[in-house]
Amino acid sequence: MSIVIENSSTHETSPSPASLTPVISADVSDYHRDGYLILRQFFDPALIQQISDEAISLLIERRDLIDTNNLRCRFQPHHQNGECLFETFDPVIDLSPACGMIARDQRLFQVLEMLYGEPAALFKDKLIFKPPGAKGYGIHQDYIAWKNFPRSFLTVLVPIDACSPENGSTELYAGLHHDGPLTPEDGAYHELTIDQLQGVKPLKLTLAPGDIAIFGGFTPHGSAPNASDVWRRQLYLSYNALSDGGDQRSAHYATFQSWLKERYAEFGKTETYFR
Ligand SMILES: O=C(O)CCC(=O)C(=O)O
Repeated sequence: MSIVIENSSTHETSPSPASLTPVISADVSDYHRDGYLILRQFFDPALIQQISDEAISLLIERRDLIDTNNLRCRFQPHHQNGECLFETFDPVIDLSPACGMIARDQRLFQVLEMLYGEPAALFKDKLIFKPPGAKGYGIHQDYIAWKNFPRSFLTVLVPIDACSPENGSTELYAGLHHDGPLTPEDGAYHELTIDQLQGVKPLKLTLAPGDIAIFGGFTPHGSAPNASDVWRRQLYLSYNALSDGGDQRSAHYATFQSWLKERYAEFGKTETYFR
């Protein structure tokens, strides 16, 4: 089934400029078959520039938040020298109004409603900076078997900088989502083995600011280190189908932060807090 979204339809963030693709066709059956969908020129690059500006301001003006004990922040080692690099704010929409506008964009919600066959609810929002040198992610599925974690979880990846394999873009493994979780449903985070990828080759995303990629919670993905000298900043906005738990963003963050606190404590890190 093909869907067509008129750019002139309701758009809470900013009017769609004439320069954007006038009609966006998204093939819902392809999304369900492959476990991902790419929409080119979905957002106005001027809006993405606003996010870029806010992301820079956050790094300069909110140094107070960037702390290894702050559960909002994630760090990654430099892939060569091990230096600890700040990598992510999770959540981010309470810090950045522009990120919040994108997360609640009405055209985006229309696409999600077509994919789900029902309205979507925002579940999670993070801004991954992935500075030069930052190590990537092992291959995993985002679904984690916590009580009430929605099986309808999906993520909208919004690049702020152009991304490609050179700066460690996200790599998706198509068609492996049909069997649900590929690792034990024990509430722990698991990475996938080569065998579990069944010979599927990764699609290494190449996206420009304004493009988006949408992938499901069972779609295996990961990323290589950022071996370039440029940032790879991306928003990861995650949603659930409304009938699959309703609006549970606050409940998710409460669960996520107490889970993180326990994991850190296991490594002797007991001074953690959220701010
Ligand atoms: O940064 C990436 O490309 C992947 C991030 C990711 O998989 C995650 O945050 O779960």
